[in-house]
Amino acid sequence: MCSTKLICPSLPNIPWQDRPAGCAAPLWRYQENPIIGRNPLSGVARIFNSAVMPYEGAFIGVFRGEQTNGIPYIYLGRSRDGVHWTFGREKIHFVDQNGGPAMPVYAYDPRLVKVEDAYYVIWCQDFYGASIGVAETRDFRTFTRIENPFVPFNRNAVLFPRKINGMYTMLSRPSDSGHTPFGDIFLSQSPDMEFWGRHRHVMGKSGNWWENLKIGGGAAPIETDKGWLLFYHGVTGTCNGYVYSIGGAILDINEPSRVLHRCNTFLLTPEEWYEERGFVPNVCFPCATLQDADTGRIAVYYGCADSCVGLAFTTADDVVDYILSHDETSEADREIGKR
Ligand code: BMA
Repeated sequence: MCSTKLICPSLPNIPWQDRPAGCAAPLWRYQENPIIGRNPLSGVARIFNSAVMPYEGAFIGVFRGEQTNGIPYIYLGRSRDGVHWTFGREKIHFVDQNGGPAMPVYAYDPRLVKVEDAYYVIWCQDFYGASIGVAETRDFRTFTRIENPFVPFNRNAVLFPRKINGMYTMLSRPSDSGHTPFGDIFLSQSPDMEFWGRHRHVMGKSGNWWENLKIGGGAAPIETDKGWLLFYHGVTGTCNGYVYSIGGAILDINEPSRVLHRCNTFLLTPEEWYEERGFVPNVCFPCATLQDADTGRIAVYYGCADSCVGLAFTTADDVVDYILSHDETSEADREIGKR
């Protein structure tokens, strides 16, 4: 057994349920899942693949809301307990750096990460094809878009919660514009959140069948004394379509394109009705975590079947111990990823 320290603030009000008796899995589901049901607000058919953060003693989040015309946008949500959410009726209105309107054509799979004093929303949008959108907010009233960080095609951008070696650091998954049948996680750095470079390969699909098609970043990496703990998604293809599971890896703290440990099994895979059945069946898609330094508790927010939001729990010790005891890295994982 290991004893892993989370390097993050205390969060005594983190949503939590103890591991059910007899459960040996590295992640266990909240018993009241899904936490957000269908038709959560007028004009929105489904909320899923969404990200949350602690804010002013409660919780705030950015939510992928699939409108009734099928087009996804991002909605702001607030919660006292991290479980029951209320949403703004209007989608988030983004402005450009001059304050003029700058709504994306569509916006999906948002992540929300605080670096120093600013909150960043990162999502997938149309920029002549699927690409990454970024906006900064300091008050959750004004959301100012920053120029698109990358050329198309790209998705699943996830920002690290602090600068590394003085640079903002982002994971992303270059791809194509469709239901991409390939994809590795890369890392890029920026001095200012606008100009990105020093691109490195982090990790690709593995020989393990649950993630043998493609992978993509999930929640913002969690800083621990063992390295950056990353929850990501791994995809396999079946005769009836893709299956998305949650995987786990630990990245080097100063050189995070090096994978130190990678779990050769999924941490959570579609099993419950709300994961197996929905708009797109068999999808568990992590986008955020909450964590508490004092107890090591971690709450994982994940999209279920492109239809609703689920919550699962683990502790730093449980999940790191599980990853270390199922550790399988390749040479491409371990190298710095610069060729
Ligand atoms: C991916 C993304 C996700 C979605 C998943 C399964 O390509 O578009 O938003 O959850 O497919 O449909």
